Amino acid sequence: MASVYENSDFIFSTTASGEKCSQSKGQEEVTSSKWTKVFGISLVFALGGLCVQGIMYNNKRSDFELLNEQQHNTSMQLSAQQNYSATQSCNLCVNGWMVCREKVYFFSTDKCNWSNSRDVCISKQADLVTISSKVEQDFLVSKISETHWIGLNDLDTEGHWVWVNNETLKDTGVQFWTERQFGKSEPDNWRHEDPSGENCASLGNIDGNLKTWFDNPCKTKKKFICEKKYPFPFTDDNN
Ligand SMILES: [Ca+2]
Ligand SMILES: [Ca+2]
Repeated sequence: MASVYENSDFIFSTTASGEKCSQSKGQEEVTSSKWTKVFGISLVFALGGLCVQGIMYNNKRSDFELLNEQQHNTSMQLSAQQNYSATQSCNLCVNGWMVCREKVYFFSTDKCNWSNSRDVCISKQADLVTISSKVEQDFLVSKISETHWIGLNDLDTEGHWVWVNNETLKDTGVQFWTERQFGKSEPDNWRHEDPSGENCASLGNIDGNLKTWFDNPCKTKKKFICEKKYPFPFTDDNN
């Protein structure tokens, strides 16, 4: 009998041990399932977050591209308006004066020597024109059909050219003297017409080349260009 109880204890013991193993395995499965759910929920949230960020990025990018396009269009419109204004202002004439950018110009119909030309300009509260850029040079050339005096001379020192406003060619940074491939380029201080040489500059010469500067005898009578700064009051005194 003792042997039977002993076997019986062994059986009960074995059964109890098996239940314990069974319970432990069940707890592991429950724990594993719980972590799987947590991981799944986290993944859903993470994907959701990524989607939201993606949508926000696309929206921001669209806004940026729209702003870029608007800025480009505004710049184009501004540039077109500036060009239009510049063109218009250069064709505006008031009392014989032509307005262009920050200056107004007077193109004479009479011909005078260089000194008398300057006197006429000064009597109009102006002076002979000073050319300080290629844009200004091109504009003036486009408005004349024969040679005109400009406000440049080397009367005080031969070869040292000075504008009537006391600026030198170095100051303005531009000069448009005629250059010759053969022979002397301008200014050549030619003494054939006047033994004292050529000490006053004109825009264009009598041969019809109007695009460049030439030095000529100051006593020669030519048309001339006056200039004054804009704005100024347009009155009868300006004529
Ligand atoms: Ca000279
Ligand atoms: Ca000359």
